[in-house]
Amino acid sequence: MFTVISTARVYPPNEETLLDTRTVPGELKWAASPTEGGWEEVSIMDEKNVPIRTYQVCNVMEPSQSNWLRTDWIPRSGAQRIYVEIKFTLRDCNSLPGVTGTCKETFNLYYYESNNDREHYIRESNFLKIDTVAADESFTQVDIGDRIMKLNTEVRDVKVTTRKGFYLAFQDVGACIALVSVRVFYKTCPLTVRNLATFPDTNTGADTSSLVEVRGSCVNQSEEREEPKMYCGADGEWLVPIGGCVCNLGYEEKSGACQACKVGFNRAVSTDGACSKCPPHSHAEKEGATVCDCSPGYYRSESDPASMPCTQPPSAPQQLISEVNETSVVLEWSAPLKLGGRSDISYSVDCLLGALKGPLGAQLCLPCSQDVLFFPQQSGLRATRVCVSELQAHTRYTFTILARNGVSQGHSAGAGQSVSVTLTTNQAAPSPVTSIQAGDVTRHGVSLAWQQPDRPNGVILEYEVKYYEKDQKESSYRIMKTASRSADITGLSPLTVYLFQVRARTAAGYGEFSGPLEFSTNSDPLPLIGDASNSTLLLLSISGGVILLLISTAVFIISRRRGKYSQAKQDSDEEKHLNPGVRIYVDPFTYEDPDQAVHEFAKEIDASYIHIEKVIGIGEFGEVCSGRLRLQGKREIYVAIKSLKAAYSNKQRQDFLSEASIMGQFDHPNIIRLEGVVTRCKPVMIITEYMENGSLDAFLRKHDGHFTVIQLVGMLRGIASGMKYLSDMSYVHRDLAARNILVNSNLVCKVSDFGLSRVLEDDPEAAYTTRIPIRWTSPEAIAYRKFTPSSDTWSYGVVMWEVMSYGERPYWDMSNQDVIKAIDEGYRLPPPMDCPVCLHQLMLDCWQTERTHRPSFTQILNMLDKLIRNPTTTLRRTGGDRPVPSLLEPVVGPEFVSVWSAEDCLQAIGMGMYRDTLTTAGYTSPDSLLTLTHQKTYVKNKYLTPLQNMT
Ligand code: ACK
Repeated sequence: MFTVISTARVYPPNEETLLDTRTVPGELKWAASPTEGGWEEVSIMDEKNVPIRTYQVCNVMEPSQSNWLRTDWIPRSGAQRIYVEIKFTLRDCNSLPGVTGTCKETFNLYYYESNNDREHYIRESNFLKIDTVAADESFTQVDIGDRIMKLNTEVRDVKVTTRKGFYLAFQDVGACIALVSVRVFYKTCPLTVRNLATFPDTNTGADTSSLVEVRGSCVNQSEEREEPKMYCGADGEWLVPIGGCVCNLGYEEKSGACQACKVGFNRAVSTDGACSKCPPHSHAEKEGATVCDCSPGYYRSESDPASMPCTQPPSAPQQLISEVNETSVVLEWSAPLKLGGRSDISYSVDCLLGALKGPLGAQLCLPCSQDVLFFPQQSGLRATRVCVSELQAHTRYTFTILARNGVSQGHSAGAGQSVSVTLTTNQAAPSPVTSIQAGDVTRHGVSLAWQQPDRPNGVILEYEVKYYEKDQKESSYRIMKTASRSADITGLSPLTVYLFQVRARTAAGYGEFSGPLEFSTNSDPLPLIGDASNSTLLLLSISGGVILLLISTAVFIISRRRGKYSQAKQDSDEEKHLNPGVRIYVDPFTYEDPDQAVHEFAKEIDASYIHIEKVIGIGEFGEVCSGRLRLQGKREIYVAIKSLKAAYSNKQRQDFLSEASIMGQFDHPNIIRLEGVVTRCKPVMIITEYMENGSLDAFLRKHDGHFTVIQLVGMLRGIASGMKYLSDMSYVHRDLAARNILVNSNLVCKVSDFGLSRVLEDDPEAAYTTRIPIRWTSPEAIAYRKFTPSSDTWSYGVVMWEVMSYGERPYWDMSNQDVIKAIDEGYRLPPPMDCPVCLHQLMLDCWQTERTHRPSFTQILNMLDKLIRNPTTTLRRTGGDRPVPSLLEPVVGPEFVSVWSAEDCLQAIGMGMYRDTLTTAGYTSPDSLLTLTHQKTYVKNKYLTPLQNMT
């Protein structure tokens, strides 16, 4: 009997055993051939005393042995290649005496594939040989009886793919062998998990080089990232893993499996990674959380990553301030105190008409009109500023600024995130009239119609139609006022191109003029010579010294007021249309807030649009500079810039800006035009049109004797026209003097300096202070501050004198007190050198002690127009010594009488009332009248003319 050492063995995991003789209980009872004398089954005990079956044969003494031993049928169980491990002992022939030639040391191994177990005996011819097996070098020593035997282990493999099972057979050819054990197995790649995919137990392929491709399946709580695959090699090893799986959200990989995240942790992204702790202000109360829920009062927006802390809506914006500018308002605020832990804050503006009433009062308000504009936008504002425009004038609005962030949606309590302001917009002038249409056009007229402005900003009181000949530009224009939205314009010249503009007026003042509408009147078959509606207008040019004589329609505004001077014949019927209503000047000091007045009448200009070039003088409040202004969308223009000195009191600022508030109300070619103001940054500035020739007094002194009388009268006419406009608006200038008249490059004179009126009113003692321009001021204004259009007329007379004397100082070197005294005694300034008598007469009329006897500016303007129309007769004779300038030629000479009767002259100069007295005294011709004035003037106090001698 054998005793086997170390036969106990553990199968490798990648081997599936089909047969192991050592584990078969009882006898094997394999088929043998021959059944006797060949292979014999022998039971022996292994080292653990467990009986095992062996087969032995030892016919070494007999030749030609062929002893077959066949196993039972072995189902292959899906194996494609089987391995046969044979443990055997083989006697060394040398150790056996007398066996030479017959003793063998090998045996043969066969197999036969079969679908079933039907073979009762061995059909040797069915078997295919696997190999001849010899004893190996490596062996284990086996103690058999008293001898040590060597235990060989040989493994052979063979492909078995054709039937369901197979038999193995051992052929002994004359050896002395003991088959200690036979184990048949096949190899598998054992179940494994790789990259979170499970790969099942897989039989290896049929060939030794074959690779079996296997698809893995994702482990629990995981999903495929890329199809998991591996190859099962022939030796039962897994090769080349491809793809794999990832744990589901809420799970993390641990030891090749997916484990749920612990409480307080989550895993929210499906990339690799472990569970992470819940971010601030969130929690996970169960295992396997994919997301941590926000704590009460905290939120997450849809786009917030789960790793981000939960956040809150912002608190209300702070410090909302509003700045109203007419019908616009600028709202500015500060960011909320609490941003809620986010940076995506934005603001929206709610606009309601009216005021909030109580905490829930918002419902009582109406939403604002769709026309209201928000710049840059109404909602989604990133900056803390918005400009709201196109509001209704003089209307109460409530603006609410709402702060929002990514978590405001649905969580915002509304009031908690908002701040409101209620304000009232200013009065604002109507928006421009846009749609003017011309109807019937005739030789002398046209009918116009237009629509109400888009934004009337109040009740429209009237419309003003301004029209002028295109060639003449705006230097002379006519105005017609009407309460309706149409006008029949008459008195136009035939075949002439006119421009028409319309503007509307409300209680807040005039809106802007519409763009000009241009068209031509029809032709006139017979131009009438000497037609009363035509007159001669001289356009003057200093540079060329050329007088352009143009026939044009008289374009001056004439009042229908009657008085001493109003008896002059009115020019035409057309005047009946003119000036039916008047705009009244508004004193800016009647405003509670002087800044409001400035912004009502003056446009705020962005300082960056102004380019200062040089200092041109010093004004009462600071420097005066010249420069350029380029407003958006407009061409660059030259401007004068008056600035307020750096250290100023509030009162000085108000006084300074009051000039702009006054100037801004005027729109006339002989009134200095205000471009705007700069009040929002320093220095505070007033921007006006630039007048190239500066102030009139200095200009005349510089060009002493250079102008024709008609040029000088042209200047005076301009000043009178501006003054008429001011008096029509009930504005009293109080400081009319040549120094306050500015002259542009076309010799157009414009009234400026609107700063004095207030100063005088404020100071009851001012009448006798040095600030009063005594020489230019009427006696009643000096005596008891009676400033009226008539006191301006007095000043105008002095300006006439200044002009005609080329900037001479009125009353020369006399003291103010002497001037007051002389005037009081009835003395007046004499005619300057070369001054036409009619002009001096007009001056004397302006200096009537009784103010109601002084001519109005309408009358003065009328007078000057007549003088200009008939210069050869009216302006020829002078009160001084110089001859009439030759440019007025052709001089009519003695024909004076034939064209200009003594009566006409008296009428023209407003002395018609003296006609009878003078005629009786023998003064029947203009020449004699001139003699009269000369004869009757004499000088008192060296210079002055006593006025009473004129009567
Ligand atoms: O006589 P001027 O050159 O004309 O000097 C004074 C100075 O500024 C102080 O008032 C001049 N000035 C004032 N306004 C204007 C203006 N709009 N255009 C040109 N010069 C001006 C004035």
